Amino acid sequence: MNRSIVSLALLFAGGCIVVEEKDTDTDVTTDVDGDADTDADSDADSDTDTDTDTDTDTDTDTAPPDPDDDGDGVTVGDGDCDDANPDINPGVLEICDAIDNNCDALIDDAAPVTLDGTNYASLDEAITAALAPATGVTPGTLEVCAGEHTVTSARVTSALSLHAVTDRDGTTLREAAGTVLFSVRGGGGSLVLDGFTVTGSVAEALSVEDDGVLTISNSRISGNGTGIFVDGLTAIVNIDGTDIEDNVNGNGDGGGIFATGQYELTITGSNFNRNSAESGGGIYAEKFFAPPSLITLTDTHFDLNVAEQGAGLTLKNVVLTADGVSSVTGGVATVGGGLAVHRSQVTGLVISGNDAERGGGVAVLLDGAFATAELATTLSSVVIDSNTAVNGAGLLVADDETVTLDAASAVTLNTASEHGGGAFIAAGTIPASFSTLITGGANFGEVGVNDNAPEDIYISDELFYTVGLGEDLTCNDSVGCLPTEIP
Ligand SMILES: [Ca+2]
Ligand SMILES: [Ca+2]
Ligand SMILES: [Ca+2]
Ligand SMILES: [Ca+2]
Repeated sequence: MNRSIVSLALLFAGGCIVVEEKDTDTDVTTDVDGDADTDADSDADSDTDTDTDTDTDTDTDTAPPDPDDDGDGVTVGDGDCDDANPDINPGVLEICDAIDNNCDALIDDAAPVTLDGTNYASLDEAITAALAPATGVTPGTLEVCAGEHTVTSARVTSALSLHAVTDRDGTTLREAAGTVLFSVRGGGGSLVLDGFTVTGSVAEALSVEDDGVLTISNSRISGNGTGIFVDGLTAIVNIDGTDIEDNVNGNGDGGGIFATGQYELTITGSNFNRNSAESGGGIYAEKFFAPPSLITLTDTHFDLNVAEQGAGLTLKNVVLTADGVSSVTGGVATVGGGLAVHRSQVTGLVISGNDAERGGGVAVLLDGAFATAELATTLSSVVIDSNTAVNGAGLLVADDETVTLDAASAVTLNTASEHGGGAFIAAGTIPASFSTLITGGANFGEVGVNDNAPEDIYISDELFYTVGLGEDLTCNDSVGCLPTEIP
């Protein structure tokens, strides 16, 4: 019964005023609180913990829920902004990691770089610490905060690893005087760069010498004289997910990369764009004497590079192996709009849409300094397509050189404004045998059809030919040249 009705009933029955009293007994039906227990307090205690307060935490206070789930000694109420991570609370050091460690709502504001849990006031100080660790200490990776960081040219003689905690768009490395940022030396020097923009060097931004090892990923090397300089004695350079672009090397060789000596360049998922140089706008790679040096390309693309010779790449005694997808496009050169190849082997590259005065796609040449190199120039599984030139739109063969184009290679849809849509053989005289110049049965399109304009192969105004897939061109002094079926 409603208590007011009870009171009214008592007032009516007794004929006098009766003061209502709250029911303070312990029965479940008439106590004053609204909970289901038998006590008289107002603690609903409907939770599952062992205490009697109303919240669901394990402490005994009656404040709102205030857990310390991560056990770092700081409750949410006391300011733990991440109660699932014991490394985050108001009592810890703010370090470079793109996280607010100390719960002050500011991220990475304490220092520009962190190494092994210690903050450093500058990247130079952290690099010095990493390159000269205490005895028995192996330094970890320098975690570099977002922002622009000035580096004073560093000689890397041991292992050094830098990681940008955000990404290359937010983290720039620049040398104080515009010289080389990192010079990786042999005898144990190795450098890892992950996630940076490296810019502003007058000459090379990075150099690798002797048996030094350079590993670059997720970065951009732009706006330098040369991106990477390699003077190797078994040097190793690994590049992944990196754009090497807008490096301008005036009258020098190698805009993106200059490489000499013995080295292996392994380049994956990367781009060389708009670099320029005298020779080798994207890459200039040479190796004196045997054995050749090595370049491996996977899903790597050269576009819009510029040079006098070899806008995309210039190769001298180098074996370049690509995946059939990697490409050289949009290059502009005087000779070799895509590639300038001197005694080198190229496999699995698409060379398309480049332009030059001579050799729009590929120029096969001989720099006399490499005449003793053991390699003969070979192009295998190479597509030379839709390039343009005044002479030799697809291919220029000069300097009395020879080239083997294998049957898996194709030379099609190239256009010369004067001669040699497919290939221009700058022999000057009737060759004793065409096979001394160009062999291997490459696909020049349909038999009997000029699949390049104005003709597939040009030697002189008296010697120009239509050839097709499965044909070679055989010449001798008595009968001249004839397309012949490859046996
Ligand atoms: Ca906590
Ligand atoms: Ca915490
Ligand atoms: Ca903070
Ligand atoms: Ca932080």
